[in-house]
Amino acid sequence: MRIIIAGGDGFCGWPTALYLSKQGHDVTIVDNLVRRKMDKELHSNSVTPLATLEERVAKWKEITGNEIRTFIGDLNHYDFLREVFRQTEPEAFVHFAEQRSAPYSMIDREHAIYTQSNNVLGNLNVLYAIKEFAPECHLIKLGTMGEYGAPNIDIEEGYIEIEHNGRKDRMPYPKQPGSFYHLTKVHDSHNIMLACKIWGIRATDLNQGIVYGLHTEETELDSVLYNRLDYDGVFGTALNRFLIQSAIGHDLTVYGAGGQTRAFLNIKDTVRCVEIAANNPADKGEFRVFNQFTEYFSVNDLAERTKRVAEEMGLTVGISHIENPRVEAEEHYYHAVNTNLRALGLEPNLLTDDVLKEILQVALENKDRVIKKNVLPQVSWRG
Ligand code: NAD
Ligand code: USQ
Repeated sequence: MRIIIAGGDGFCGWPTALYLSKQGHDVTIVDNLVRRKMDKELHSNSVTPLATLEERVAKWKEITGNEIRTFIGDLNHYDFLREVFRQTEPEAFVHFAEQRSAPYSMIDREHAIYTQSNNVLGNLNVLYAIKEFAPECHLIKLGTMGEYGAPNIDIEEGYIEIEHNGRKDRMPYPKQPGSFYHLTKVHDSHNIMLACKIWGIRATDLNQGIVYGLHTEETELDSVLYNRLDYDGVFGTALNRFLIQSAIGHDLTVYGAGGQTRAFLNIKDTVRCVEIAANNPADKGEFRVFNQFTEYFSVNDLAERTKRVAEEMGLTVGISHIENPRVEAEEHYYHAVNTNLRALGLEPNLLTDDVLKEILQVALENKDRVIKKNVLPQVSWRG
């Protein structure tokens, strides 16, 4: 299949590009490299050293003989996107290319505006490009479990049947996101739903939980292929952050009470879920939603598991409940359905102690790269 991976230089996109290339697909990466520029803006870095995208694809070709084409440019530049579609004639478009940090979107007005325009308008350009240049192309769009928030009822996969005043309908599940970033995913979902309805586009919205880990079989083949591993208070996410904090002897930063429960999955399952979606395309005009996660944990669960495993490896780890920089419920009900991907064959890589140890080992090997002043959160939701 001819597959475009937009955001293919990023944390989820790079391992996905390699995995799909290994499966024999004709893979093209589109990326404007803005995530690397954000590291400069934030004076931060990945725990693992990153080769350039050029070096990465050259190494992949050397090891496997497979070519991954690259287009460096912005989804918001429609002339560029048109040219990408003309040259690649994609059968699937995997869309990872968005600003994905909730704290980054909450820094100030400029960052909120950037996040919303980059994400919402970029996605709208992709919808127009599919309509105009590749109407059969399957859009596989990365959404987020955070679109739903933490309602006091079970979370369904995209839709819920509602009975009101004696009548029933299947409606989009109510959305209660908690940041201007998470809101972009809601806006994207609505735009995609309309495009499917009016133009007959086929789309799958993958409402992904928080991704942990960094390596897949492919990224491990050579250090030039290594994936990024974020730890700072802006781009680092819960479990990965805790593992890196334990590697450098920093207390684990539980925000507030720590009862916040979120859905998680291993990066190895991210790549597989995208493959499953690509191999089972949505019908023409169908807007399909999959909840892409394998387990859920509270922040406290993750901190305690990290502490136990790190101590087994001889480290000393403390847990601090610091003031929550976000506005969010710290104790709440959480139950979400995730049957669609399982039904199509996903076999989850669950969070075992060995998995935690593997990630911690990478963090330990690279711990001198961590810039300590970036570890504590500096962005407040309250402004
Ligand atoms: P990332 O920041 O590492 O990668 C995103 C990539 O997209 C970067 O390489 C960036 O340069 C590129 N990009 C951003 N805007 C672009 C634009 N306008 N044009 C071209 N390229 C652009 O993020 P990630 O962690 O790989 O996340 C990928 C996607 O998955 C995002 O949409 C994110 O919202 C979603 N997601 C991520 C997680 C997670 O835990 N990392 C969880 C759920 C959903
Ligand atoms: N948290 C802590 N301590 C930390 C970091 C986070 O307690 O050091 C808490 C946060 O307050 C929050 C939870 O952990 O309650 C998750 O925060 P996070 O930074 O790990 O994840 P989040 O901001 O939700 O965003 C990440 C990705 C985003 C993706 C989302 C999936 O950056 O791209 O959309 O996970 S989900 O959470 O399902 O919406």
